Amino acid sequence: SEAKQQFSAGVMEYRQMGYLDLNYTPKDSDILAAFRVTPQEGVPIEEAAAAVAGESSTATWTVCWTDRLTNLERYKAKCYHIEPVPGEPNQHMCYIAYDLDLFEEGSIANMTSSIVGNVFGFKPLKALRLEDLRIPPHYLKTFQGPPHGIQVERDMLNNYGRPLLGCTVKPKLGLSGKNYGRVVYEGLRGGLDFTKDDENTNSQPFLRWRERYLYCIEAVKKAEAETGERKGHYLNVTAPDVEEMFRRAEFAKEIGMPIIMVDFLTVGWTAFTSLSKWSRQNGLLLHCHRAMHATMTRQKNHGINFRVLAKWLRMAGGDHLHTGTVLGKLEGNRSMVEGYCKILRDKYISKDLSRGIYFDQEWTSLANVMPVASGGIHAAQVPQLLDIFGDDVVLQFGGGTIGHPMGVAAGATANRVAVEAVVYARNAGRDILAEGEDILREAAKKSPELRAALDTWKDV
Ligand code: CAP
Ligand code: MG
Repeated sequence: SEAKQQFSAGVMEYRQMGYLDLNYTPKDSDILAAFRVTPQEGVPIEEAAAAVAGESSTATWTVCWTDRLTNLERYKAKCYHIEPVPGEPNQHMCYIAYDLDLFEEGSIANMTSSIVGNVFGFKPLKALRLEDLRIPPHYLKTFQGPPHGIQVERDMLNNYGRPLLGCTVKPKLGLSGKNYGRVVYEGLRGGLDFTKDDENTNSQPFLRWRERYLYCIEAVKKAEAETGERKGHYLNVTAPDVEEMFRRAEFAKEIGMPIIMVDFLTVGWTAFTSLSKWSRQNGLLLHCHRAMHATMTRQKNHGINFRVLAKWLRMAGGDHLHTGTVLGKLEGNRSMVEGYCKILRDKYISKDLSRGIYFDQEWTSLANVMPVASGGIHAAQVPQLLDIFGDDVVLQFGGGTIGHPMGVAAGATANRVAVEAVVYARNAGRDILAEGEDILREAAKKSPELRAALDTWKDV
């Protein structure tokens, strides 16, 4: 057909130009990518794979005279391995190696413009998905990574041996400053470590940012004084322009908030990386909300797997990153979420296809990132949540605190009692999955708040 000819004519050149080299052995310093490629009908996979390598590195659709004026052999990305995907007749995994000098040091913006730049709109491909990347130590050493990391965060909060507890203020939009501050105070005095702004809480007409910040810090200080614990509220500094974003961050520092938050995908890599450097220099923790990620991550055959976004986030530098909950209201599967947690927390990661990890990865000296489980979770799920995430996680209960029948502080207490009871039982050697319900019911005998939470959400 005409379409077939058009696609094949377009891609033929890339293979001929040498972007497929199945004999190539990647260098230690190469950046490696695992792409899931679905070619258009009639386009051979070798052609499609070469096209992906070509378009994401040095090539355009035809040979150019100027190709001879550089060491193109070295700069060409090379597809070095192709493998059919079992059970998916139209899909292949194509592995591509990129020479390090194709990328600017310390720039996720540059890396994304290359590896996921033009190529996703390419006509010969029906769909394309970037499943994983191997980032070599040579390149990682040009990034600053997380401003603080898990150990420093725990030291700042003086909080060890259990998951941290958070809560997003709800309703997401519409509260006055005074009532917003009330939710923060009630949540924190009830037993949470953190409360937080929502992703779309920026500076709306009904509540401008400065007023929100002032009510929040007042609530944090009051709760700290009453409980003797270190607390925080993530102040969202996401703003219309970079100057305004930094004005907000500076004010958060001035009033003494220990943590800020940003929607790292919607502000963009360059703005985010600057904010990360600022957080490191100024000693404020940096919470990263992944709003917009599902536009890239959700389709199984197209887009970017979240594990790649998690790697970029660890390189550019966030202290917290949402990973999904497995159990809550938003999509997420256990082995995949476990894979994201490994990417964020571990120093050495081994290839593990059952968790979607296509490459060994060593993080050199970059600090680690605290995963955040948020979205539709509640106290009755604490045994499973602890089993999935372990201690180094922030469990965030928004509706699961503010929706509690006895009020916000009671909702917070229910979550804190549940977490402490399950951690205690685990440390005493009990099987928290098999005995989870009993452990919570026992704890609820002394906690009317937990009992009400269990009764309210037992079937959710
Ligand atoms: C959760 C939340 C978070 C999502 C983000 C919300 O509220 O505030 O933004 O959890 O999802 O707006 O839905 P609830 P993810 O606790 O009341 O559900 O962490 O998967 O990026
Ligand atoms: Mg939210």
